[in-house]
Amino acid sequence: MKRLKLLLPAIALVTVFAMAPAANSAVVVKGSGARWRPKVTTINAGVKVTWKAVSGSHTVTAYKGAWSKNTSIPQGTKTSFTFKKAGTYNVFCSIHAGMEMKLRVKK
Ligand SMILES: [Cu+2]
Repeated sequence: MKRLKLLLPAIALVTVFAMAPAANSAVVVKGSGARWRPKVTTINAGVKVTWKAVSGSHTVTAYKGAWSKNTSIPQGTKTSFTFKKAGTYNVFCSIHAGMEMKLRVKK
């Protein structure tokens, strides 16, 4: 019974995240240190995403062929892209190894 009491809130939490609606309005991804926040975000097609270099300088780089973007953003600057097609888009920073994030774009 104790195990069930622990399990039920966990299932409820997973369900809430799975059903979280995709963002309908502009999203900001913050680059700080060697991390993007949020690391994964879901948006609807047509939503503008802005990457902002909060601390440190970064690049917003697309994996080859996945989509087209490679922009340097010195500290304090930003760049944007509007995703019009559904799909999963991975982004990395060419300066900081492992600094990656993912956008899920829904129709
Ligand atoms: Cu970086």
